[in-house]
Amino acid sequence: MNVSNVSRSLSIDADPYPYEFVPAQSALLIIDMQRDFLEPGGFGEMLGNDVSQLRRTIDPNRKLLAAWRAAGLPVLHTREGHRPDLSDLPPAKKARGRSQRTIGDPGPMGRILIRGEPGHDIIPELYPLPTEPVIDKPGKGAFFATDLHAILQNYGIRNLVVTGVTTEVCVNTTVREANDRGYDCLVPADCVGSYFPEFQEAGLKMIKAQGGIFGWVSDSSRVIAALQQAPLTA
Ligand code: TIU
Repeated sequence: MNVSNVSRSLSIDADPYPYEFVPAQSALLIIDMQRDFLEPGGFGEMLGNDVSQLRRTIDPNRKLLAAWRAAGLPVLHTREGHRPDLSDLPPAKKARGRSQRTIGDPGPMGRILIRGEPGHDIIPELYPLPTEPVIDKPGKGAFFATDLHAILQNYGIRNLVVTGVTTEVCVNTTVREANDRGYDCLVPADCVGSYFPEFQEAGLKMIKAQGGIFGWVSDSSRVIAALQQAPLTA
């Protein structure tokens, strides 16, 4: 995409009203599309969750990621997890849920939510390119205890398209954190997933309520169509 195209404002049909963004100031932020949350036999399924509710987001994310990369715009990925020595794991987070196996324990794909373990890594369908920053985050929000804000500032980013899992937990927390830091966030509904259909619906409603209190909701086909409004000349 040449400079004149990336620096003009584009519009995406969205709720509660059209989302305006300048491509040169926009990044795709993909939250926690990790094997332990999405793959059959992973930690999420071990806890009794229906991973198909999350897996339906893979194909829309794959297409959006391809379009974003084709437009030459920045992509960032996050992973929720902790150091192998658990020094960044709050005892309250370890204890929460009272399940038999928790963060740091042996799980079906290595130690649960520990950096470097197979289950902690991103699913192959959406695997980051070496040029795409991966933010390892210890919390639900991607801004807490990470260098995400610094990287986005250095890139000159003002607009974020936020996708990933889960809608009501890490996506919602991150959108709220981003909103408080001055970013305009758009969430494509087909690219975010929850294990619970009612939380999927409520999580999206909360973002766009009250005139877009935290951001905008749309879908991936509209984002891709908007990216294609700016013809590639390179
Ligand atoms: N990434 C993310 O959302 N982490 C979670 O723990 N989500 C749940 O829904 N449990």
